[in-house]
Amino acid sequence: MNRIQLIFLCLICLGLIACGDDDDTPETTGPTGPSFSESCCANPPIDTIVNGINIFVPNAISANGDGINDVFAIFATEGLARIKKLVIGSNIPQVELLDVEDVLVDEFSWDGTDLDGNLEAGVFVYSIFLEDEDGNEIVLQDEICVRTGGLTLPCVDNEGNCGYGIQYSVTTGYNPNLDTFEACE
Ligand SMILES: [Ca+2]
Repeated sequence: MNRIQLIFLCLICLGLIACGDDDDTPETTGPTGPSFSESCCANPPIDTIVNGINIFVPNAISANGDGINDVFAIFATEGLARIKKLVIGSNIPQVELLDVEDVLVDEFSWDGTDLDGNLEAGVFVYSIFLEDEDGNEIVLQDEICVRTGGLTLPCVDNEGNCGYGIQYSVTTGYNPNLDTFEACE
């Protein structure tokens, strides 16, 4: 190898090293969406009046087995006939957790488990197709945060925005100032 060939080889080596530097961007692992803490209770609960019916759908449950806010349910004043269809799942990854049809509102509840009975903290999307007593369809779509843990839950960013079933009563409706009976740290 003569001197010119050596210089040429060095230039190629330098070029390769320089090219290698272009790959110094941080490696990403998995989907880059908002974290659980950021997305839990980011949307307020549904508190609406449709066709004269006050409907409240919590945006969080605490599935820790203490009997308080353990299940997802729909709360409403008189006038709803039934749930025509209700689907809960996640978009990324695309997972279906629940798909029920033709259930009375008072008889519906979901404990946060998937189709195999497993429970994991997560923020899930739901679509609810209700029918009122006059046969009108009411569609509600939003997110539900399933929180797990012991009696004290891991705190989330939007802690004050979490609305639970225990804060609703048929006579006064949803009152965010009522005690949630939840503690976090
Ligand atoms: Ca609970």
